[in-house]
Amino acid sequence: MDMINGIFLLTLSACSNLFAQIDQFPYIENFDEVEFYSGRQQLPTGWTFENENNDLAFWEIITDESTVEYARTPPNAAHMSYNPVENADDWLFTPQIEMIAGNEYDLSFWFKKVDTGFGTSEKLNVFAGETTQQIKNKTTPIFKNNTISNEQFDQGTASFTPTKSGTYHFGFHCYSEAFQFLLVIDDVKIEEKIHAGVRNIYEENELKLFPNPASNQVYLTLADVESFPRNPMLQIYNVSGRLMGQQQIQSNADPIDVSELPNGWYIVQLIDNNRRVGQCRLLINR
Ligand SMILES: [Ca+2]
Ligand SMILES: [Ca+2]
Repeated sequence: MDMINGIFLLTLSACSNLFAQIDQFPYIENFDEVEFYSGRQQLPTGWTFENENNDLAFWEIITDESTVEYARTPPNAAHMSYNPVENADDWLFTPQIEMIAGNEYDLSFWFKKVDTGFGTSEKLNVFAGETTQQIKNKTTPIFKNNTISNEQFDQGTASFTPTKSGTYHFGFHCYSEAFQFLLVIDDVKIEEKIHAGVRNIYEENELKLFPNPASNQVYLTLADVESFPRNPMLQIYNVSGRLMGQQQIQSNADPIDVSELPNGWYIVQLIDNNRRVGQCRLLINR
């Protein structure tokens, strides 16, 4: 087992979290842990906005005041402010979401308007796509409400099933008319429903290693590791439960180096997207 490789992979994985790619589900963003800068609150890491009409109203964070509760979960929510003379054309994008072809990704969020007493109404569409530019060119929303007049939070839901694996965003498009007031959203949640076909890969394959007993190298004999949506991680534990090494597996032909493991029994697990998808015992005997 290449321990150096294992540590390197762990480091890479920790770094990717800094860019806030969403690959754990359910994902929840309540906007409550964002930081102030220049008197305005920054969006959570990985979230972006585009002020398409380049005016003074755009998606940003709003905080409860002593007299007004904007948020569903205090103290913050995301919101669109208003322009008295120009219609909104403004996007709020989630961080990149790692999606697997055929799985269903369910988006839910809570939305309301804040009124000035003049009976305002807001317009919101939600789209899904691989890039923010691609989303902006889409014409078929997965959520559409052009008469948002509720002053208490309602839940909006949408679902998206990609036909190819990759990274995607959800994009919230506010296109309210001029001289409305505030559109607020809070508690965005993304859930992943595993497609039955993907689950079958896990159930139909049994993890086996050969040779077993082994001395220096072993190979995986899982029937079809290339069909796994993500490159699974093979982890080797000693009988005390200590992780002795790990390696990402891209192919059955990848040799797994066990030359540094002392003689004895080990538990080998195959992990894919935090799910254990196979387990077997390995005997090192030289
Ligand atoms: Ca704007
Ligand atoms: Ca909140």
